[in-house]
Amino acid sequence: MARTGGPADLGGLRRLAVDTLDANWEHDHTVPSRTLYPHQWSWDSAFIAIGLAQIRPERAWRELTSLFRAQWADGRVPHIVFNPALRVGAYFPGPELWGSANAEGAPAVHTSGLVQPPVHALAALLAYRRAPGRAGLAALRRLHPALVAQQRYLAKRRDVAGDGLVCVVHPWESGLDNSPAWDEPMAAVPAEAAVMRAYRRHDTAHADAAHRPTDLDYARYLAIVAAYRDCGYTDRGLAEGHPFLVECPLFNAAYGAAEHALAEIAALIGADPGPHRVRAARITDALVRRLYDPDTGTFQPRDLRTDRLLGARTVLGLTPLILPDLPARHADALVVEATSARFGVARRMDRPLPSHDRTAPEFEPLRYWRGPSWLNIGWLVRRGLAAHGRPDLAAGLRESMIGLVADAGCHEYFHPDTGAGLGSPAFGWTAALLLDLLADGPAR
Ligand code: 9WN
Repeated sequence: MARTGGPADLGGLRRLAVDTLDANWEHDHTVPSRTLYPHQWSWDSAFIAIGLAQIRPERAWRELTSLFRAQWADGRVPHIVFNPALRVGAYFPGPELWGSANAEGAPAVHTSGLVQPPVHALAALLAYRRAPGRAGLAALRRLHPALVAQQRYLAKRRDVAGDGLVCVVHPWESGLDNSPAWDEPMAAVPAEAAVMRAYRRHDTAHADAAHRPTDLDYARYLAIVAAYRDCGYTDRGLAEGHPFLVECPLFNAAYGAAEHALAEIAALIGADPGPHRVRAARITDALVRRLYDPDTGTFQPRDLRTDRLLGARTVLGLTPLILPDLPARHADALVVEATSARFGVARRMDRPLPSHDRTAPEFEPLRYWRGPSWLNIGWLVRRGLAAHGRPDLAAGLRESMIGLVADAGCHEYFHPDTGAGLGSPAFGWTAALLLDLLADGPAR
């Protein structure tokens, strides 16, 4: 990869990350991007808090606190919290389409009704480790009940199959919106691209349309939102007719990792870690039982509408590595998958990790979650590789991620072959996770 136009030294890189986070700070939270995503996003805030803990710990706690202030009465943490100060149309779909004000148990502020991968307990724990002390401990004490309620919501309302895993009801909940993982279930959602003539997409005014989901994707996104919203976001009757219902490996790995993190948080604040440990073990067990595919040696999402594993081999399949209790046999299989021509190269993982199998016909190196490399996913996989005894691979992946930002800046995503920066050029979690990677030595 050619190193051109980027800040050459590590000090310069760190400054770039700090400047990006400062520029995206908005009174009590960080926007993922001033142009594309000007409100607060759920899992973005979690990743961002991890980076903020190093440079502005007080903001790290405010970031998480402001997000959880928008938690619904049922415990759901909404995937978008809308900033009321912004003009109508600053983001599509905006508050008027979500209609949270009419839903039971929604907070006073406008939010979406969906959730995102629950990486927040892990983020709170890691933020504390970067900035230990009394203020951090007090924040953990305040957050613990809210984090527990977030998990309870998922366990009570989203375990639709009753098997110990939780389902996502919209591709936006997976965080990997247009991943090829969802092509098959999305094809069954009735909608036509022409529907989008009635709306004005905001994203394509700020990013190349060829790097974003298509109009047909958006028409289906809106159809699924409408189905969920029109049932009052109650989660009742999901199994009977909701158009999108999938058990996602990343979402469930985050759900399990959250219980592991909560056990550690509980121990820090003098609460009982025992129940968290029991739940964590059950989730890992269910994940292996329900989503591991012995034929491919990776984890695949399960479509609850057909009760079948979905076939696309996306990067989602590697993310259960973040579970410290993933059995060695499964972790080893994921290392084989990660270092195969599909994701890695030559056993070092020092090439950008793509979001989809490089060898698949639907691999698109420029289009969003269909090929480009993203720092949050690489950061999770790197943690998993380190946790499962592969510091060599973790180091290669770390080097490649730092190289991407050194070459192109704090972009939202990157071309997995050329390293070209794509999407937003000043993206919050890229900056935050870069700081985290820089603070860890190559071996950690
Ligand atoms: C829809 C904010 C979010 C991320 C998601 C990413 C993208 C939104 C969009 O941006 O999704 O939620 O408008 O495309 O896919 O992971 O949280 O950065």
